[in-house]
Amino acid sequence: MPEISSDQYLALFRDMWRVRKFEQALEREFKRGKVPGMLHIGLGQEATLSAIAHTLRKEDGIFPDHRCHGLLFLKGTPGKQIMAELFGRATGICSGKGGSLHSADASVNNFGDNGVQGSYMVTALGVALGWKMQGKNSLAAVVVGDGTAGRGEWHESMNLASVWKAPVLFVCVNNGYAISTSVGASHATEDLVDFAKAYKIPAIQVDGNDILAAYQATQEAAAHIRAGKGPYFVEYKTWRWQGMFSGEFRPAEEVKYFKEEHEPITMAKADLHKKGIASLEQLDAIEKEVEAEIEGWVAYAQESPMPDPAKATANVYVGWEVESWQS
Ligand SMILES: Cc1ncc(C[n+]2csc(CCOP(=O)(O)OP(=O)(O)O)c2C)c(N)n1
Ligand SMILES: [Mg+2]
Repeated sequence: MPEISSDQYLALFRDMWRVRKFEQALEREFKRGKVPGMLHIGLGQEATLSAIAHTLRKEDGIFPDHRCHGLLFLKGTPGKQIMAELFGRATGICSGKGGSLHSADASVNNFGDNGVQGSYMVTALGVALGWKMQGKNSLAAVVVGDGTAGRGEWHESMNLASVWKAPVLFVCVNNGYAISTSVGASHATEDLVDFAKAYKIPAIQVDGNDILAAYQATQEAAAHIRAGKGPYFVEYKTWRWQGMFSGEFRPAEEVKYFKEEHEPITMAKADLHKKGIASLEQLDAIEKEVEAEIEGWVAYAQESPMPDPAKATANVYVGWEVESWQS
């Protein structure tokens, strides 16, 4: 297992808090009507995003899914621009036109999500293959949920990634449910690593609520890919606090286990303290610092101007501005 320094462990911990506080602030503002459109919150999955972010390099690409807001800023886009994007403001990273599902940032190789589950797996494969053909040592990380395993693109992209030894890091956030359908009710296996193994892709399944396990598995996967050995699949077993929509049923014992007994930040905090890396007071101070940082982003977004309607079609289609479709 790769070694991890105390500083690195604390950085992983801080970034879990940054994801948590971002999502909580976002949910609060959504309920206040400040965040337009659809919103999928990833509370409870913070360790997975922190592990991915701390493994990727700037030159690596990300293909995030609908619960990856945290990954967008952990990849390097200023957080206030991500928050402003979600508020639909002109200062957002896509000038307020992308929102939650379509925030992309070419400067940090964030290729953005889209509304069609799994489709971006094929895009990630194409980008990864292109980089390989160009002799670059970058990898393309694509984040998918368990529900996406039912899509054709999942199987098509894994098959060809394996054949072409393309540098794709498949990261599956298996939170147990797609909308309200459990994994076992919709897939031939509850262990989605089985699918990757069928395509001869090395695959590892880890506890996605254990930040060290998640980080170390992701590191091993990236090392394999960077050594030119082809794709790798990491399955994080985790759980999202929210249902797909409010009022959704969740078994009480699951809620208790994942929110109280096996909650990623609480577990990391106890471990950091037990190992003598930081005192409980120091760890609590991190939470407060992060909270202030995120609330600063919220204030920035709230104070930012709305987009100019005259620019609605700018940067949407190449060479196809308002004038051309009116004529
Ligand atoms: C092709 C396609 N079918 C259906 C949807 C609607 N949809 C959005 S999220 C989702 C569930 C996805 O489940 P999962 O992949 O497990 O991710 P989770 O929401 O649990 O994070 C569905 C069915 C979609 N976006 N695209
Ligand atoms: Mg799911």
